[in-house]
Amino acid sequence: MNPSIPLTQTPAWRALAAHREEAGDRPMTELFASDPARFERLSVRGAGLFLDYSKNRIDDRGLALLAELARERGLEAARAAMFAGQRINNTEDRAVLHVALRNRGDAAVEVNGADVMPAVRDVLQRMGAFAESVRDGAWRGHTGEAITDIVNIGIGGSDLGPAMACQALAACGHPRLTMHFVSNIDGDHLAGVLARVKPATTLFVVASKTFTTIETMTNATSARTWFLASGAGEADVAKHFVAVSTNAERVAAFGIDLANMFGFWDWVGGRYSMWSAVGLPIALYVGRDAFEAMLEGAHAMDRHFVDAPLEQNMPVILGLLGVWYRGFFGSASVSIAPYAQALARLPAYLQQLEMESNGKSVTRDGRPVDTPTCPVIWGEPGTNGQHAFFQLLHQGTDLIPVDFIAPLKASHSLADHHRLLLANCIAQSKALMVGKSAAEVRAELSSAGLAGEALEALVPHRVFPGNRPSNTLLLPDLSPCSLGALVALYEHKVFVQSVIWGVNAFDQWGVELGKQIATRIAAELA
Ligand code: G6Q
Repeated sequence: MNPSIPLTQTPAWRALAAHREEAGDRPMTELFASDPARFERLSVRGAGLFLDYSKNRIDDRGLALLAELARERGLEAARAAMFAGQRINNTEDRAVLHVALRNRGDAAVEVNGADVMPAVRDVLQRMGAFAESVRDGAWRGHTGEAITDIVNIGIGGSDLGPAMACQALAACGHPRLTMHFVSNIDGDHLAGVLARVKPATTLFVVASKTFTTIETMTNATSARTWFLASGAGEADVAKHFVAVSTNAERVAAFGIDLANMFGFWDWVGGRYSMWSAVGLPIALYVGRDAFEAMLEGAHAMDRHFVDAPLEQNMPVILGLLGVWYRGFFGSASVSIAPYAQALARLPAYLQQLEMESNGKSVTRDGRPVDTPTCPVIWGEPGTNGQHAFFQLLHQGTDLIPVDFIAPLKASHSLADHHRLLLANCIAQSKALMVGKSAAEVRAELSSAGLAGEALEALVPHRVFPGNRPSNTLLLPDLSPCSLGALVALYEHKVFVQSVIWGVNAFDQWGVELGKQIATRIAAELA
């Protein structure tokens, strides 16, 4: 998988650079005017999702060159290597197989010649059975009461996925259960949650792949102390604390019964782990069947990613367009705009997924990259963002591509809200593209009664340059299945970009240094 020549020296990259010079500034409105079928041709369906990528500064030749770039960089072979369980995380010498966690068929998935699927199915079965027992009230706390509150203690990859998904799927969450997520070592986070829950009816899920992470271990120890201080005994801990980890030894040393541990494996990266036992809070909240529906949705996207030709492949298209703007337009950030309040945590989730994966400046074989890599990922739900930072998207000095994401069907029954929400979503992508010319501004101002110098002084402020790109991603609804497909789409987009840039998307050495220094300083402060 190591790229043999630097990215900028590949024939496709050179051709793309020339193409950018020739055609990159052509207005999108002109591309639409010259091709009435542009919307139909530049949209694609996969795993129940619909992607409209027609509002991008790209023409057919540009798209063909991007697909050529993917081929030159060996995307198809790299994809096959990941799905075959090869150790593509080369700096940690690990396979990368989050796709096995949602492999719904009978097919074996092998790591080092051993099929991992029996163990995957076994943990999934145990998670499902446990989740159902908590949900139906069979699992009781130490005083005999049913569980009402679930507190997930984890951070980063052991927090963001379940936190994002539980919020996204709240419409189908169990009515008796309230979900809480504690991640920060700042005691205000845990203290705030503990003030709202009762020891007798709370279940703590301690989620840590390594079971050594300082934030999680500190929060879990404090939660245990709080629980015991309520009058519960050591033997009661088993009814209120379960663990999600790859490290049984540490879990046992912490005092959690191994019967209450849900395992996963070193080939599941933290930020790719919501499909594993790390997703236990999701299964607890929405139930076994809905959790499996989420896996189904992700699996459908996996099949699309493997089977669809590169030119009609949703993660490939999203990934390549990102490379185009980052490499040839200087776009240093991408905004994620979910038009769904329930997806409020999606931008934060994607921030980790993309920036921790591709925020790298050396290639897989340790040479400096020769192009910029991952942009900054940021965003907020629409329509809130429109009343805050959209000013900069429309009239700021940077070109910031936007991903608009919207479910077609609402999860609520309030009249008219959803129509207005969708209208705003569509309006924003159109406004970014068409902009507003000086002539249009003049006409508007003069019909409002302005004239002469007063009118002219306002014109530059009210012009929108337009030609600002966006993708629009439509989900049929915000169901577990659609959410699974959406998250898997972005996972594969990140993979595609890592292959083009030649970086390893699956390590995260950049988070180590600060941790080491903090450990030294903590000792000094003590
Ligand atoms: C994710 C990262 C990181 C990790 C956390 C928590 O890919 O590796 O966010 O998930 O540092 O680690 P533990 O699960 O080991 O506590």
